Amino acid sequence: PRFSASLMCMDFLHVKEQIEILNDYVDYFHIDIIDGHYSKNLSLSPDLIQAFSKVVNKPMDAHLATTNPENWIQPCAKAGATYISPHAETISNNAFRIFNMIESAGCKVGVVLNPATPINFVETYLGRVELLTILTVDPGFAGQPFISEMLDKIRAAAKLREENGYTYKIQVDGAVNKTTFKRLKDAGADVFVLGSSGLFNLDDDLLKACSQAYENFYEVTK
Ligand code: S6P
Ligand code: MG
Repeated sequence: PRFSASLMCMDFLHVKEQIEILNDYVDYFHIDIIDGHYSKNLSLSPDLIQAFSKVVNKPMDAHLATTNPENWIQPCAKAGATYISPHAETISNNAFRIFNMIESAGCKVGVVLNPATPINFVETYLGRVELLTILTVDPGFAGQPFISEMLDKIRAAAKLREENGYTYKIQVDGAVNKTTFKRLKDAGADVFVLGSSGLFNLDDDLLKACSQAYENFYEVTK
């Protein structure tokens, strides 16, 4: 398995120290770009990606929970994102144009599915995708309950990959924690986005929270 840390859940009074700790524990950094319109919240930004880029030593994935993803591709790419992941629901009239934009900006193509969006909505272009994120909560907020109907979607994504020889990684985002690790892994998830419930809320001391998160994962999945 691979792990990603959802930085909107970190303690903003200690950004640099926390990233330095996370550098040794996670494989990716997950950056929620929420525009207050697509989802009724505000979170991180291209300027913050730029600041993080001075400290992070793992790829950053920009999760664009925004209505007009095309506005954020260049800024996120320039700031140092490796993956750019718009919502599938926001790109149905220009999906291939958006993928070309992401690649021309030097980044890798990701796509995110809301819980209510079925996997067949993205079937035509899965061959273009490197990181497929299945949201297991509605987008916008940390601390929401896990939506267990998503397990079938993860299984379907893994099956489609197998049948078609696709290469995308299946990432899960939302309430990824001790109570859900096993079901997510068994369903076929490859990348686990750790947010408040899976990491940052486990201990005030982030080093302890990281080892606790790993212990939890290996305890329930062994
Ligand atoms: C939700 C966002 C996620 C959250 C994550 C928080 O809009 O896309 O990346 O940061 O879900 O973790 P948790 O454990 O509180 O759900
Ligand atoms: Mg996210």
